[in-house]
Amino acid sequence: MLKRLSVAMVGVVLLGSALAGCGSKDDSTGSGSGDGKIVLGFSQVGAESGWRTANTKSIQDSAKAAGIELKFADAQGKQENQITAIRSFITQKVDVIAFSPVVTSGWDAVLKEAKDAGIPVILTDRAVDSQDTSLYVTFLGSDFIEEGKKAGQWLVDQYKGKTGPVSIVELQGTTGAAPAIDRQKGFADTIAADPNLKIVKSQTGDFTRAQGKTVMETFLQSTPKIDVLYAHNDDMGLGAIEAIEAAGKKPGTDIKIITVDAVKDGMTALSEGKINYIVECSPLLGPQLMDVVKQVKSGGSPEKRILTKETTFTQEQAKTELPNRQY
Ligand code: GZL
Repeated sequence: MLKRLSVAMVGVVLLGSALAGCGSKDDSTGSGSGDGKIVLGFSQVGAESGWRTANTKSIQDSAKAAGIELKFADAQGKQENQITAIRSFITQKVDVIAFSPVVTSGWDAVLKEAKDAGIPVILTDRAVDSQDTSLYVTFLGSDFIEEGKKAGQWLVDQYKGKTGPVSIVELQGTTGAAPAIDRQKGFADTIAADPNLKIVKSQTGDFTRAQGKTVMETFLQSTPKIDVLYAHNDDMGLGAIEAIEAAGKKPGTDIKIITVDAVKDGMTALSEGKINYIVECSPLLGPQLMDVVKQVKSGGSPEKRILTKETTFTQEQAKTELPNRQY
């Protein structure tokens, strides 16, 4: 009897330690690094604008502060480089993958590979058009349609009660990118309230200062009357200002300018009266991203969409806000 009891007890102890062994792995520690750290693979669009530089810094600084090992890949604006980077993260068995998709389409295959490998994917900054939303855990970033609406509403308010045609030229962001698609839509839908407001020219400046200047030069040469410029980011607006001044016109006076982002250089131009209105788009996604990474790694399920808080700035507001800008 005593012998049977002791065998049974040994069995219970062995079973218990086996179960404990299964459940004892601390889920908050990554498998990828081996030293217990969560390993995050991040594929960044590139370094096309002041916003992107600030976004990269926010992600790198936040990973360090959170004790998360960051594998960072700069795609130099090319989707194929992002797909290659994501595949590399899968091969390295990182714990979580995050990326800012340079364009909305063409991601389903590589996202399925990540899903099949059991690696959760977080979208930051820009969205994808995948119908299968199980391919990513959440989207963390701005509402670009809302940003376009804010820009359009400011213009509608400026011209309320006035008569006569208002010619608008538009510098669009990178072709196929979510912020370019949605900022264009939000703006166009909103200015439709005033039939005098007409977009007479619209072309991509690829979110860069250089392209913004070049395209604005062609607008100035080919458009008899330009009253307003709507640029999808500060950098293209700042490039356009160079072209407007070279053409002997006063930016912010002869041509009203609305931009999006609110990076320091944009806010400086706004405070100097060269830009008339800026819609903020915050690049400081790093802290929220690391929180989501930890939540996902410990088995949590974040909201499917996490919006960033952002505001707008007039010339007066820029003067007081400028000293506070981190980027
Ligand atoms: C917006 C971001 C855009 C910025 C640009 O979230 O994707 O890309 O508005 C940046 O400045 O290049």
